[in-house]
Amino acid sequence: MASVPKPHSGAARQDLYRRIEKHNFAPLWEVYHELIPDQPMTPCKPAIWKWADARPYLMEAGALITAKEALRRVLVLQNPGMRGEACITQSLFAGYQLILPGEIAPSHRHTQSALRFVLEGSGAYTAVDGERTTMHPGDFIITPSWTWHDHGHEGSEPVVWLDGLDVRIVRTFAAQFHEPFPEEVQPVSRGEGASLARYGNNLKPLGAVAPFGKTSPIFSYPYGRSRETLARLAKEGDPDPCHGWKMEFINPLTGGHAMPTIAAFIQLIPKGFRTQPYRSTDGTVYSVVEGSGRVTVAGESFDFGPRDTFVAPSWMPLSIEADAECVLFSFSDLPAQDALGLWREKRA
Ligand code: 1HN
Repeated sequence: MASVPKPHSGAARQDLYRRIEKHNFAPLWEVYHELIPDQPMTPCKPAIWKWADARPYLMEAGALITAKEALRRVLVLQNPGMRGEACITQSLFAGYQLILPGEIAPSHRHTQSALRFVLEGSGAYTAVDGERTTMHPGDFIITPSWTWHDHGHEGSEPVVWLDGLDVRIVRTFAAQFHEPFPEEVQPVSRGEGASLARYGNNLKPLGAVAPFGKTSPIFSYPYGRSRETLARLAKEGDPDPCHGWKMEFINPLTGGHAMPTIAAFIQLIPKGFRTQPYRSTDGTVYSVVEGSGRVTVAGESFDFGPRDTFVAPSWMPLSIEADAECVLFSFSDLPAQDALGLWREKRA
């Protein structure tokens, strides 16, 4: 008759594990709490990447390898808790991409979605499915999944932007595809600004079919418009205790997230304001656009200034203190979690 087993010696258990392993079995009970923790568990750490450290290394890389040879000349922002894994949060890639005057980063497409947030310099362009957009600091630019894209530079100063990609999300599903375009540069088929004119003025063409599927049909959100909105908002009412004035970049055809896997935000925190601690399950990458202050993530504090990047991993409380009026760009995997019914947040 079967009965409740008596606690057994470790040696007998180890012996069982050794034998079943040969048949591709393993005991769940040895890893249960690691698989199903009581609350979010991640090797990612809070961290900051100082622009003053990054810029000289980028310029050094610029002298050592061309954009063409590198395909993309990017310094990866490695989370110090996940070195070697090319990620800044558990799900997202971030890097600084440099393009020099006269260079071309050759055309290709992949199923990974990308965003660009311009940090320094003007005159470079990125082309998406036949349309170019000139990059200016503070512009938020999208490369939708499986669209041809190349970058070029006809200006006179180095241009650097922050890349954000859903590489690890796509890898989780083993749904990666990549294809080079047959030529270095794709042909231009629409004038600059065509997408913004069609979809970016609270109007849409009759019978409009989403040109990029689940991704916003606007692929460049110029900083001037975002900044003006924040300035105007800050004259009305009170800032949110956790966020200041925070806005999400949307897909104008749906009112939802601009990308299916990554959400992007721009926020203003007034001078002297200290945000209440806030946590959410979407580990979030912040790029400082204007101002300076201090961020505290899970008890660790970092001073920040323009073009610094910092990260708040999943579920770690974040609070920001603005010494001067601050504008912060940020992005996270919120839409992916939202689609799967996983996203949670908590205010202090
Ligand atoms: C990529 O294709 C680009 O197209 C940038 O500019 C960064 C990081 C990882 C994988 C692919 C680009 C990337 C990337």
